Amino acid sequence: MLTIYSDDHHLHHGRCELMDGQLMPCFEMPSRADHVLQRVKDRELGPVQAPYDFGLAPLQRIHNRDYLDFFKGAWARWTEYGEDGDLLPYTWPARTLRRVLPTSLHGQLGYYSFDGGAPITAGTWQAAYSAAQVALTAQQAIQRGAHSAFALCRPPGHHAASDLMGGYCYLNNAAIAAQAFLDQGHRKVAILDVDYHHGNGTQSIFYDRRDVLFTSIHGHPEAEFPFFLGYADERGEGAGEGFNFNYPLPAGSGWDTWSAALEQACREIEHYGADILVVSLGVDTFKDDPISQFKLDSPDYLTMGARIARLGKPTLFVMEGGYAVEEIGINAVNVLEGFEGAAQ
Ligand code: Q9C
Ligand code: ZN
Repeated sequence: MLTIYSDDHHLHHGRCELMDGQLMPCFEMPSRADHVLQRVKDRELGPVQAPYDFGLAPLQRIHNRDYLDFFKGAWARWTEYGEDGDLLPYTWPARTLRRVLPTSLHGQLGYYSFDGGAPITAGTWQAAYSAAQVALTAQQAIQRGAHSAFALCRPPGHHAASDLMGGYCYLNNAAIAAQAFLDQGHRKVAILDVDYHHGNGTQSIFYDRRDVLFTSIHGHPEAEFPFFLGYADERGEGAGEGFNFNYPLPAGSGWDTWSAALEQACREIEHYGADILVVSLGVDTFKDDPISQFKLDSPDYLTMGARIARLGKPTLFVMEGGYAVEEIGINAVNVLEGFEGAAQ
């Protein structure tokens, strides 16, 4: 399987996140992608190529222009204050407040985010821009006939909505790639989001559309980030009604519970008749993940990949979460090897 990877992800290295009342080093760190790349090489999964640059147009198909302009320019504005710490939001337009766009940098940052988990650093825009190009380059490989490809994206993307960053995410790499498939002639794209957290950004982007089916298996939002989306009764709206499927699972879920949800998601994907499958590949479902509560073990990821392969669709894997840094490469590449072993 072809892997697309850019070293630019190193440009994004947030310092701290708030966790249990303390500032902790960011779980979403550069070594994550380094470990995955190393495992791709160790296992000789296939060639590793740098991304092409498709420019801003495919990003603008998913994200609002004002959001992209803000994100691109935020760091330069922050340095005008003489600051070089991470730029982090601290006020959001929650209930009773107005959703106005203030002129202040921090006001605008609150407007364009939904949590304090997405720090902007000097290189965040470039890293996120390159990650989107990684996804688009892998998408192009499939468009040109490859049965599968792996977009080794960092930072991840599935929490990012059309004009919101959060949950370590800025640009929705999977959504950008899904839209590119549609723009290049495909009619039905299915997204299977296997990250531990609900892909609230991806769901919101496609919620009123039927050309993208969104399915997600994740920790129940009653108890887990992002808390305010990802419930089973969210089925889509308008033209998209019936094209959104959430499988929230309790803390402690292991492979038996998880794989039963995967069967249901696969049934919906088959019923939908997708031309293309995009997998939001988070491996924070792992038993030793430091911020998650599922109990998948490394061999389970081989089985996961094999089940996904049985759908028989051209499949784009897009890297999302996974914070057990030592095992992230084993687990992510296990999905890809399980897929390749079963795809024919
Ligand atoms: N610091 C992805 O897996 N958790 N994002 C906040 C307190 C946020 C996860 C916990 C988790 C975001 C792509
Ligand atoms: Zn996650």
